[in-house]
Amino acid sequence: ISIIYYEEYSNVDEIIENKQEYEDKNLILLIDDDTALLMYLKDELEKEGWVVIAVADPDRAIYSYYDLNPDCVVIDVHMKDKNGLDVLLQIKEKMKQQFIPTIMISVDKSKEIRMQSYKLGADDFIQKPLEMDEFIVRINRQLERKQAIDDVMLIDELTRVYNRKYLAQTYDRLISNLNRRYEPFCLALIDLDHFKQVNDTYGHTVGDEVLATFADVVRKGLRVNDIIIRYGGEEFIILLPETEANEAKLVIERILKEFSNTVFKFGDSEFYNSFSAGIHEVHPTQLDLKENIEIADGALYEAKESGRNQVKV
Ligand code: GH3
Ligand code: MG
Ligand code: MG
Ligand code: MG
Repeated sequence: ISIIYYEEYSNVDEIIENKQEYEDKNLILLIDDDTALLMYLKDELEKEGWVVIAVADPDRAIYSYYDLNPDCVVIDVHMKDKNGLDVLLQIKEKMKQQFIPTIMISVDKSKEIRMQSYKLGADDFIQKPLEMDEFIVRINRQLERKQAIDDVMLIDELTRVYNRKYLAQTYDRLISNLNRRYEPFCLALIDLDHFKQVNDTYGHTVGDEVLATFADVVRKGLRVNDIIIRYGGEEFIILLPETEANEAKLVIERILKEFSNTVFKFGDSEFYNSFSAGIHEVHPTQLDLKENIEIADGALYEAKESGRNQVKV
């Protein structure tokens, strides 16, 4: 008989330490006092490409919840020292306004336990013994729901591009690639020209249409890995991974040409709009987001001063 201690298979600290390596993967937090089942589930779920944190000590899971930041939490209802429903409650409290799906698993067949789980906010309830293929499908279903909700929260309603919330997390990822693999990237700050005049002449609704059209033109003109973010009212940031300044300039100039040739119709009249842009290549010696935006803003200012409708590095 071998006695398995928590520490032998729970990889909590290691996961937290190497968080960056796992950021593109789904992280499943699994809480169950049945250590044999825990190890079996961990193996099976890892075959799906998920990072699985198998924890037999619920308090440890609750304590490390923020550091782990899981994408889905699976909780056993009946545990030695703790009721799984209490664990669910405590984890729900930590989630605040964030949506993280929770799945309760239990040998208990009673409707009462299922009802309680759902009332406390569980997203699914699965009877033990677990049918592995079904278990995986149901976890996947919850991960898809989470992804859809996350996407909605990060997208600007008017222009359908990412909002400011997305900027920081994307920027951090690019910085880590810059540090690890020396992949240069550019930040382009774009500001529509004389946009106040568009609003004043044609009205706010037409102004909104111009913004939405601008976003469409940019989307079509960008390469797959480029990211567009609405930074403020008529200001946008484009992040161009693995791109040097001169190359970025060409990309943005191509988009500018397309946008400045786009006709807007208002009643009988037609008008055109344009933008100015400042580009800055991010260097490993200068990593702060705010500082880099300020540098790009300097180039943008030059573009405005030089007559607008142009791109400066
Ligand atoms: P410049 O070429 O120097 O950038 O001139 P500008 O008129 O574009 O500059 P300014 O920053 O003074 O004006 C930006 C305007 O954009 C003011 C604001 O009312 C308008 N705006 C900001 N957000 C929105 C929006 O969501 N919809 C519309 N229609 N207008 C917006
Ligand atoms: Mg149990
Ligand atoms: Mg502006
Ligand atoms: Mg402007």
